[in-house]
Amino acid sequence: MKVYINGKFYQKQQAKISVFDHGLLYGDGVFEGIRSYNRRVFKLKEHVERLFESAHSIMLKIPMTRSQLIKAVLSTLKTNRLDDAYIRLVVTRGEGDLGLDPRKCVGHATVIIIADKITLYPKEFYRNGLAIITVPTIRNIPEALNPQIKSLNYLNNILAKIEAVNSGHNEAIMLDHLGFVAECTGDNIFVVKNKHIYTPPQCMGTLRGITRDTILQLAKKDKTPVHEHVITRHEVFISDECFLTGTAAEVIPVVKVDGRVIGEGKPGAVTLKLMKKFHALTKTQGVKY
Ligand code: PXG
Repeated sequence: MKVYINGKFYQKQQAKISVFDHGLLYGDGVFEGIRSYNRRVFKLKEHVERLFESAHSIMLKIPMTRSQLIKAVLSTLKTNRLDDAYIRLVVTRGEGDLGLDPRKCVGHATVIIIADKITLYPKEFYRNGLAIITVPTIRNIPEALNPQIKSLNYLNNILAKIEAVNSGHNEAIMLDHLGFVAECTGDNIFVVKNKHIYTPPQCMGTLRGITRDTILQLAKKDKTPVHEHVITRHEVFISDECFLTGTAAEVIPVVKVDGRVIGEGKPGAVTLKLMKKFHALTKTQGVKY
């Protein structure tokens, strides 16, 4: 495997950055997770745009233009000869000293591109659905660290993941600071009730997921009514169907939440249809390499 760091490729064992990089010392940086299918990068422009937005918000200057970054992603995929891949794009504040002041990072930001394979959940969960649990750790409040910023500081989500795993679950529902359902540790959440689709609005402590947007577009195209609306746990419990979306997870059904069986306890018709449409789209859309 060859890893891109600041314009050069390194073998995996040699792909290293400084221990003084503020990405490591403080989680000071931003990232994206992107997928390619059949030599096409899905929603590449959208991911690069979100990366630049995250960077802008934390006043981190990415030392490349959007099109240079897109070229670097495509070149990393070609170099690694991957037809289907999971791409991790990381930009850190760069090398500084032991103080957190970003002005001490005198060089430029560190740009890293890793292309590999990933399967988030075992295959049987895509067929049979996940059982998930609401955890005590809430999503970051927007006034502290806005969940719209895809920063390297993922401890909030990691704590929630630990709580889920401690109780024997693969995934966690995180609430927002008001007690409404926000999202999962690395996925957005949807429920279906009476053939209407509901997902929390992006302002309520959730990341504006690119897979989430894709699913909303597919549902609208299919004339299924969609609502970006606050959701309570009760509304999840009484929903007919529930599913999660994310670049890594793709679309995965949920059949149990906090011990409550969702609908008929198996992946529902709306979920299955959207999964199918999503996979069809990934095969025909995307930037070729
Ligand atoms: N919410 C959060 C908090 C995320 O981190 C999503 C939703 C889905 O967004 P996209 O744009 O991918 O549809 C994410 C994305 C992992 C992992 O290992 C997940 C993400 C990033 C990196 C790793 O589960 N999440």
